[in-house]
Amino acid sequence: MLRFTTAGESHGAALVSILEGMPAGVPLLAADVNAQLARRQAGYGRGRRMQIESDQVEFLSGVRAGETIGSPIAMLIQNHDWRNWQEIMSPAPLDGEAGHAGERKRAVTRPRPGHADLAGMLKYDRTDARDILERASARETTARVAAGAVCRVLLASLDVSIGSHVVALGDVLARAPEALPPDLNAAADLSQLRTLDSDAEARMIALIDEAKRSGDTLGGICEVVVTGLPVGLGSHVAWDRKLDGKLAAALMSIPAVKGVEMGMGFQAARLHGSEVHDEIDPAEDAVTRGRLSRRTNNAGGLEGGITTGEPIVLRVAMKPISTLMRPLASVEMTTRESAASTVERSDVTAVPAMGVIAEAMTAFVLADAMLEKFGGDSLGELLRNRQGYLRYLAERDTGRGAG
Ligand code: EPS
Repeated sequence: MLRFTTAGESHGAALVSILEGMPAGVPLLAADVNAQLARRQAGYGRGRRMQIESDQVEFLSGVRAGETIGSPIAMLIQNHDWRNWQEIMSPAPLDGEAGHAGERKRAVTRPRPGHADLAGMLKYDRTDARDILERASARETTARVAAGAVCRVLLASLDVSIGSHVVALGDVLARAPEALPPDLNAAADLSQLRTLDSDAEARMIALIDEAKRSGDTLGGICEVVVTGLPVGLGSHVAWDRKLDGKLAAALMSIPAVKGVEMGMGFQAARLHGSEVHDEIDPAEDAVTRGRLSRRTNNAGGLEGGITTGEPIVLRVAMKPISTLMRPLASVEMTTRESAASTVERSDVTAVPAMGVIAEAMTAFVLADAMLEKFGGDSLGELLRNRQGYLRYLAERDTGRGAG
């Protein structure tokens, strides 16, 4: 139903995001996208690049007079750093004597363990890992957040909201409150580390400062929570229609993400069924859940690849950033001699930003699932179709046993 693709290198002229399949009539402003881009740029532990950029979107197509028109939405985000990299990143052939290409500036020939550098050089037959790292850079996620921001606007008109918070940074665990705040992002965005535990935040900051001093990096875990979804998105009937599988694939595609959990996740494997499964009660007022409720939500809002109507709860684990200021052992590829890996400007950690990116990827998958279930070429049609389904949920099984 919905597709998006991105283009752009970290130090190229710009990033591009094309989202296709949005219905017409969705109110959309550049400010909706810019607000999400700004959230992605924040977070304690980022490097100097984020001071250079102030990401702003320009709609090239698909939006007119503040509304989507159903055509592909092309979005452009300029790289301010481009002015410092124009020569290095220029698409023009290198000057040099006939038959001899000139020397490349800022070539990367000592691949960083953990980055795409080495596997990419070998796979794409490149002598300069810059041809790989420019695209493998997490700068690309700017374009994902832009596409996700549009999806969020659609979801908001369907009463769905998506938030996230950081639950671990390195070995510092945040204690989540009993009940999450109703506006999760409003609360999490107040914290430099997007965490709801201010004691843990102070320890996280100290850990990041220490890692920075020693030239090291850190990873962590974010939790994404989605509320307002009706029961019945996704399907059990085929492996590639299961919504949990689609969400996991989308989240695993985020740079440096190494694990995804849903609901109780890996912990469920160590417990008994009686401790894991969410018992069912009647609940007349819970229409979007089929007038039923669950005593717990260990499933994280998904059973059989279908939404249950409970909040979706996902946890996403990010490894430490692979560019270390105290470089790890590598090989100089031109001579095959051992050498310290290349040092490029980077972040000590980007876990708070990863949460924002995870929200964007989740928004895309869920907007697609909504369009699959309810269809519609305009927002009005989509809302009418959804209304019909909600009416069915409200009315089904009523009057049973009365006659
Ligand atoms: C990033 C931009 C990059 C890095 C970081 C994320 O900018 P630069 O390479 O100019 O410093 O700060 O990228 C990486 C961590 C990486 O491994 O490439 C961004 O916009 O998020």
